[in-house]
Amino acid sequence: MENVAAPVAVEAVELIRIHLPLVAPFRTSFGTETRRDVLLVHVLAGDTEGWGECVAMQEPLYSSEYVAAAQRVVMDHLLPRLLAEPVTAQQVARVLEPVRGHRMAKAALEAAWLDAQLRRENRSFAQALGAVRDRVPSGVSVGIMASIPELLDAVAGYREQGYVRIKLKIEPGWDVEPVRAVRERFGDIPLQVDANTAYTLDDAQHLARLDEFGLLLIEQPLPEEQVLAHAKLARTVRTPICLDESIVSAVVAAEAIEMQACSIVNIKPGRAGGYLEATRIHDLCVDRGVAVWCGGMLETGIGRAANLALAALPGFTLPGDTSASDRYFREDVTAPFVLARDGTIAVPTGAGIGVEVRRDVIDGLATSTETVRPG
Ligand code: NPG
Repeated sequence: MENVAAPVAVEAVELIRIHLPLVAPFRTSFGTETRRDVLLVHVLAGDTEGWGECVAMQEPLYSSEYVAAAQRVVMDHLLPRLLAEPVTAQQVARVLEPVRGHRMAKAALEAAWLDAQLRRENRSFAQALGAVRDRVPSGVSVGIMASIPELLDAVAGYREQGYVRIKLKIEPGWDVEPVRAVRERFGDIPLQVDANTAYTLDDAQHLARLDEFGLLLIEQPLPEEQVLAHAKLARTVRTPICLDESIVSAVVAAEAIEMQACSIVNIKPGRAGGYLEATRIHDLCVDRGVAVWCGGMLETGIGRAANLALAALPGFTLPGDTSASDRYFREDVTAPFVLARDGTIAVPTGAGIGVEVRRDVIDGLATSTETVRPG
């Protein structure tokens, strides 16, 4: 994205925490989510405004970041830097660089600045990021269930709705048998698994038992710091290894690819510090011939809208976790994203994130609001 924009002249930043119930509990190897506790960033800047969503969860179980800490670091360390003088969205990451880590918090701010800037320019996220499609095929992530029959029912429901690929969450004790059962029942559907770091390299032979099921990929089997161990694992299992938690930047992605730790990358803007770094990871992967897909973090419509734009870039050749809003929420904070019968979702075309933000719904769900002004 070229840096020709004028800085965003911010008058106020609202930090709004909302509680949004999930339609059903979502269980992974790191815990069970029953509702989202989301930090929304709302930038007010004269004739424009911008929205960003922080993907940090309520507890530090998926990543070390968590929502209350994200809010604190935004208040105490990020906003004071960002409001010192007007900056463009492209300058946000550089201004925040002295603060280490906290990528999800930084990503939410950059997204809000980018949304404000693009609304002002009447350009969409899709245009700005370089999207080449107006619809993206959608996959769905299926949590760990109490039993295999329950899992098969859930998968059948998603297949009926039209999801083009199924991802099963796995952990030790819930891997080979559920995958076998889904393969037996649904045949040759696009199927992949996600371990969220639940295994060790000692499990290599066990994970190789998944090879017989022709999975698209196995996602993040080992702890996030263990990139080299993934390279070793990739020499034992035939199923392609995809990294998620490990890929926190384009530099890490480049090293992981060079080490042959993964042949596929899940791109999550929040995990990588923002949509601009996410596009750099995309560009790098395209350059190295590595397929990418867009991950999800149970985003509300605000984050989901921007993810759909990202998922429309040319290198996103695998269906992502960009499911429809009703997969997670009965009522969303934006107009809902709907899955078409062909399993695709439309990429928003309006200015900025391109979807109507329902302030009345947000206010109804808000548990706290803080307003910060420059100076
Ligand atoms: O569709 O938004 C979605 C969820 C997809 O499984 C999904 N996300 O590990 O990728 C993941 C997982 C996740 C859920 C991560 C919650 C963090 C929190």
